Amino acid sequence: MKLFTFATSPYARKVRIVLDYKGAAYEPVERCYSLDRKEDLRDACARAEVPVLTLDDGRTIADSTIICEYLEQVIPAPPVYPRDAYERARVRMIEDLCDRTFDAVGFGYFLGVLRSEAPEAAAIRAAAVDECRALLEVLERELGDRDYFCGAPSVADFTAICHAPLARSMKIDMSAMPRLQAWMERMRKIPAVAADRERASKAWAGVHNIAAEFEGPDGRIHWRDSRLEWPVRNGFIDLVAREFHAGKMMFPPRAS
Ligand SMILES: N[C@@H](CCC(=O)N[C@@H](CS)C(=O)NCC(=O)O)C(=O)O
Repeated sequence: MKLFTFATSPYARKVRIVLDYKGAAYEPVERCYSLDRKEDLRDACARAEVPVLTLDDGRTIADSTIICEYLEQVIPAPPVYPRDAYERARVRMIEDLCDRTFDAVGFGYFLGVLRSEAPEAAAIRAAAVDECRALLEVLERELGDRDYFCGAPSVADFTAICHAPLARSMKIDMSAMPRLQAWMERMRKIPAVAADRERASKAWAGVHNIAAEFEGPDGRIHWRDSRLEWPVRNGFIDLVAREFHAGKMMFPPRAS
């Protein structure tokens, strides 16, 4: 198998953790279409987003959630979903919350860093910090007194661990969230998570200019669904409109 991946993408990281956790053999291929414009990724996935899994016979599967479900069926042990139907649904709900909202909050925050000259820059960063804190509180509650969100490590934990450390970049005080802090420490002891953390830290250490991580060769940033909803919902529609009119937005193609 081959995995189109990108070291700082939470979606690609989730899938790599699951592959490593299951001990699967695969070849990682680093890609980010908006930055490198390499056509092999677009050939494998119309949306040109990572992750994409290419099977040995050439068939492809896109979207981190869909890939994880596929992997669970073809490599059942160790499992990454609980057996209980409700707990399985909880995994999907926690995964969805992270993929949709946590991701959008992080995107909004880094937009505020990147567009630091914009009049809304400080306000968009503050809105992101505020919502990130609220999301961490939701995770603290979801965790309850369990070691992992649904008992044993699952896709819920592997997704959340790619987002929760955002709290540190935002300098959020987590002292009122002891369960989540202990969970983070516990997660980091899982070899597949430790390996991911090392790859992601190395990649972020190499980012000296946030624009280089966000903007493609023509200065455009990749936008989609919840990343667009979040700034509009928070009243930053003018900033979004300026990005649009300046031709700085890039979207997945139609019919994808
Ligand atoms: N729903 C997709 C989202 C994947 C996604 O948005 N990936 C981003 C990286 S975080 C991407 O490849 N963006 C295209 C680009 O930046 O060129 C999934 O769960 O895999």
